[in-house]
Amino acid sequence: MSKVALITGVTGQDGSYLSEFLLSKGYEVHGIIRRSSVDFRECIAHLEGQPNFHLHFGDLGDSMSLVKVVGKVKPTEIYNLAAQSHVQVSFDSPEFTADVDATGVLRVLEAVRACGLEKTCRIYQASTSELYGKVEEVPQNENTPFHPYSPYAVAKLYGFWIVKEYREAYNMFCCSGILFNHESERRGETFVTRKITLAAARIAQGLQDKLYLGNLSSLRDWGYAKDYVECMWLILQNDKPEDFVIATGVQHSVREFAYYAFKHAGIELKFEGEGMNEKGICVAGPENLIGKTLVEVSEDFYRPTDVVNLWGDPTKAKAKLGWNPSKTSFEELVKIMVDSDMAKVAAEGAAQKVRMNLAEYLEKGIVK
Ligand code: G4F
Repeated sequence: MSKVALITGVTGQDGSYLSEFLLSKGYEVHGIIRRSSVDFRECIAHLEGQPNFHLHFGDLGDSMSLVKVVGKVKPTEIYNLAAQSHVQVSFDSPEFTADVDATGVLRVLEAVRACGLEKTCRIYQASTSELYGKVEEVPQNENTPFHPYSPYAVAKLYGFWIVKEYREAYNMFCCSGILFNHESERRGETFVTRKITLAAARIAQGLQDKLYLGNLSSLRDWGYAKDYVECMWLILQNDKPEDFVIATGVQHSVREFAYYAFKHAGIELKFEGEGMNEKGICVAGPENLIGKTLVEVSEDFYRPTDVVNLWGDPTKAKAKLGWNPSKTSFEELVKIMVDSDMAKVAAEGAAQKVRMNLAEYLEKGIVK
């Protein structure tokens, strides 16, 4: 039987990598995108037009749209990756976050039942290490108690439990991947890693003066998103439906991420001071930056409650799925992201120079 995957959140970092991965495995891939007047398809632009890649309009907030797409596509696997995924944003938009990240999961499960596919369609739910929140154990594994610590995490906890409930109540093959932070050159620019790599590239190229961050001591287990999508797929190929922690098993602070990112961009930072007064000062690199404060802490990026000690234990995924959590090291991940942003910023800088030159020429009457 041919494999047909349906991906919600297909335009995001994970959705785009998963699409590439499944296409390479011979799947027919269908993605759900929201109607919008702005173009947000950058991550999948290179896939559009491929014969096995199809897009459908739909929304996790609109159950009828889900029933229609699921009924039309008749997927053998669904990957529910769509979400309001920014933890800080969930404090400003808690109701929207609950609708998409909690009730949205229920809508996907119900769409599968409404279309009579509960025996043939396997469902992957994008769950999160944020469930461990105010952590009760370090490192965290599948048996660690949950303690969600943001509106986002509370909504995701509902998603996790409703998937488990449908598995037990209706015998559906649905499971959650409890993914720890996973990053890449396609990561959204407001998540801390990408914010840092873009800023490091801009500062190194003279296009930005300073980077403002929140809690520098926060600890995360950061992996490469491209490696993690393989595990999503492996979870659905398992003999029985089970939940898995996906992590590298290695932990670093935001401060360390910033240190390595700037270093790779040719700037060595020394961190001095504490809490709100901590600063990252340039001690080696381009002459014009030496002695300058390039990183400062701002209250704006602190959260009402922050999760500060995430560290995953991927033992179960290694043993049962044969997944390799050490494919891309922390240093390699930082390098991939900085290299990509250095190139992006250089291209932006060159385009800006062309625009500025043109404006100057027009002003001087050299070009008419
Ligand atoms: O990069 P972050 O915004 O990611 P966060 O909150 O860990 O959430 C991400 O990973 C989760 C998996 O564990 C996903 F479920 C979730 O959808 C998302 O993808 O923040 C990481 C840490 C936090 O402790 C934050 O307080 O970095 C700290 N931080 C310090 N300065 C900052 C900043 N975070 C952001 N976004 N921006 C800052 O300036």
